[in-house]
Amino acid sequence: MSSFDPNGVAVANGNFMGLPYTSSEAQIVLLPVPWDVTTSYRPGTSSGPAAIIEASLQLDLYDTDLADAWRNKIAVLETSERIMQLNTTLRPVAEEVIDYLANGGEETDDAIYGKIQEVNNGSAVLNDTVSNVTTEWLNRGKIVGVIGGEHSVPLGLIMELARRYTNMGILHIDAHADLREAYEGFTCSHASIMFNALKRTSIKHLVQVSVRDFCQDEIDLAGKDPRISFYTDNQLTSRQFEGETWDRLCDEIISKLPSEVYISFDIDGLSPDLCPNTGTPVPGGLTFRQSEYLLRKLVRSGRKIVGFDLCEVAPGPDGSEWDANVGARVLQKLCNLTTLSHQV
Ligand SMILES: [Mn+2]
Repeated sequence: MSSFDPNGVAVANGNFMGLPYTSSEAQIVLLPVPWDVTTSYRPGTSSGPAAIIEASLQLDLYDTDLADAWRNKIAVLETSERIMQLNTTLRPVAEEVIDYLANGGEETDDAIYGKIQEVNNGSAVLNDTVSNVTTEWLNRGKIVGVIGGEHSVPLGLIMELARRYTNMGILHIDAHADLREAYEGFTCSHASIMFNALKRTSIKHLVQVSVRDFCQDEIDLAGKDPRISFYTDNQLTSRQFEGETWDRLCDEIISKLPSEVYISFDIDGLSPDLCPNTGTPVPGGLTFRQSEYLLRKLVRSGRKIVGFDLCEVAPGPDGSEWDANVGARVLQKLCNLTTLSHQV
C-alpha cells in the first residue's frame, strides 16, 4: 500500500483495476458469480467476472466524479468453488432442457421434468450462497456488488439488502424486462430476476430503463403492479426525438425511486456495439454516456446506492476484450458513484 502509485502501471494482483486493498480493509467488496446455467441464447457470461477484472487493469484510476478515486477501497472476493462446479455440471443439463422444449416438448413431460428440477435446485444453492456471502460482508459494514454471470445471480444480494433497507427501490437498466414468472421451466432464470425480486422482497419500487424486448405477460405485469415504472427504449428515444432532453428524462426516472437505491445493470441495456458478445443482444439501447449521466444524476439527487450488480458481460469467443473493457468501465462508475453517494 505504501508503495502504491495511482499513476503507474496496474499490477495483475487479482483485484479490480489492480487496486492494493484487501477485502478486510475495503469499503466495497465485489463478488464474482461466474454462472450461466439458464442462459437461453448464447452462453459465455460465466467468463464475464474474470474477463472484467483482467480488462480493468487497462483503466486509469482518475475519475472526474470522485476525488482521489484510487483511494476508493474496492476488493474482489473469492469465487465460490461450489458455484463454479455447479455451473459446469448444470449447464449441459439446462441445454438438454432448452433443446427439448425448442423441439416441441412440454415442461411437464417425464423425460425432462426431473432435469428442470435439478437446475432449479442448483439455482437455490446459488441464491443461498450469494445470500450467505452477502450477509457476512454486510455485517462487516461493507457495500456489496455482484459481478455476473447471467442476470439470475444477484437475487441473494437483492433479498438481503431489501431486508435491511426498508425504503429500497431498484433501478434496472436492461434490454429485457426480466419479469417472467419462469422461463423454460427455470424458476430462477435470467429472464425472471425482477419478477423474483418483486415476489420475494418488499422493495418499494422498480424502475426499468431501456427495455426493448418483452412478452405480453411482462407488459401486463408492468401495467398491473403499481411498484413498476416501465420505460421502453422506444419511449425514451421517441421523447428525445420530439425534443425532450435526456437530462429531463433522467429527472423523471429518478423521481420514481425512493431514497435507497439498488442498481441492477444488465450490460445489454446499452447499445449492442458496446456488448456484442452478451447473451441476448438487442438493437437500440443507451449510450455509455447516457447511462453514466443517469447514475450521476441519481447520486446528485441525494439518493444512496446501497448495492449493485453488473451482469451479462461476456468476452468474445475470439478472445476479444471489448465487452469486458466496457464492463470494467461501467463497474468503475458503479463503484465510484456508490462511494460518492455515501459521502453526500
Ligand atoms: Mn437482464
